[in-house]
This record gives sequence, C-alpha cells and structure tokens, in this order.
Amino acid sequence: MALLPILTAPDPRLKKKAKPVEKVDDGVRRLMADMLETMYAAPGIGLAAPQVGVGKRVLVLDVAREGEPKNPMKLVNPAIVWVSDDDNTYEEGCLSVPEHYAEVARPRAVKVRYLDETGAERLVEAEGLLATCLQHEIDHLDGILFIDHLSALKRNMILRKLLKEKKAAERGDEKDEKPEGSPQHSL
Ligand code: K1U
Ligand code: ZN
Repeated sequence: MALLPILTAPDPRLKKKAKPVEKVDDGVRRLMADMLETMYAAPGIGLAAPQVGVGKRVLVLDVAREGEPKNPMKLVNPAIVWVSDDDNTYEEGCLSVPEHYAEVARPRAVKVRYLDETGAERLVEAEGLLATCLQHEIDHLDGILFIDHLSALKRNMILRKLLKEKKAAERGDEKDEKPEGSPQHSL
C-alpha cells in the first residue's frame, strides 16, 4: 500500500468531472486501498479519487467515531438515487481545502447506489454524518468543492488565501502562523 499526495485548491484537477469506472479490477482495488491508507493518515473521514489526481468515480470513507471499530467503505460509480426533502447543516472541512471550515446545508438523508470492490451493485441508506460525507465526496467526483456551496465572496477569500500559501510554499517561505492582518515582525 502507498500514501498518495493530496491535491489542494486551487487546482484544475479538482474541478474536472471524473469518469465512470468500466471494470472493478485489481488496479481499482489497489487505488481504493491506497486512498483509505491516505485518508486515515491525513486524518480524514472521506477521500475521493480526484483529490489524489485520479479522474475516476471512486471514493472511500469511514465515519466511525473515535473508540469505535473502523468501518471503511469503498464505493465505485456512486449515484444518489433519493434525497430527503429536509436539510441538515454540518460544519464541513476538506483535505483539499486545508484549515478552512464552513457550514453547508445538504439533504439530511440520501440513498446511494454503487459498485463494491467485487463489482457487485449495492445500495446504502444514509443519514447524519454519513449522508453529509457521501454527498461531499460525490461532489468531488463532479468537480465540486464544499466552498462552491458558499457565497462567491467567502469562496474567493478562501481561494485567494490558499493560492497565497501555495506560492509561499513554492518559494520555500516559512509558514505564517499569525492570523491575517497581524504584524509580520515583533520588535
Ligand atoms: O477532503 C475530504 O473530502 C475529506 C473530508 C470529508 C468531510 C468532512 C466533513 C464533512 C463532510 C466531509 C474530511 O475528512 S475533513 C477532516 C475531518 O472532517 C476529520 C478529520 C479527523 C477527524 C474527524 C474529522
Ligand atoms: Zn473534500
């Protein structure tokens, strides 16, 4: 197994629609095993293939709480086939939008059809955090980030900050731990 590098926004690969998987073969199974290892190491509760630069409709997640046994899920070609009428608001984060969190409203419950790692068709009925996480990860497969659910003002503020941090990292600058607007040098 291998740890995969996680792309961060802004990156055009995160905005592309991923392609359906034609056959669930050993390559897809290896990708999902590597994605799970990468997700646990991050740490995160979900990861979609475009976040590791692979344009395939594959995602992994595990929303088990701390102290509970692991419950890894691997989904190929997931499709939302039903959503509840009522919404749930959850404070979301994203490994591709590091250190930014925002409340996003999504359907409270969903049913998702997908292929498992043997290629068999399955249906998961989800509510709560699992429903939120499934919708967040399926959004990734369609090139949508949680910040796309925010106002243009909030989204652009976050993207500008991430771009600034990327450029500073490319230059090899030290990471600025101070909040925006605070003095850069102490006397
Ligand atoms: O980048 C991702 O898609 C993963 C993302 C999933 C997610 C989080 C919250 C709401 C919806 C979807 C994350 O895992 S961000 C990190 C995170 O939430 C977390 C990390 C460690 C422990 C518990 C949560
Ligand atoms: Zn994400």
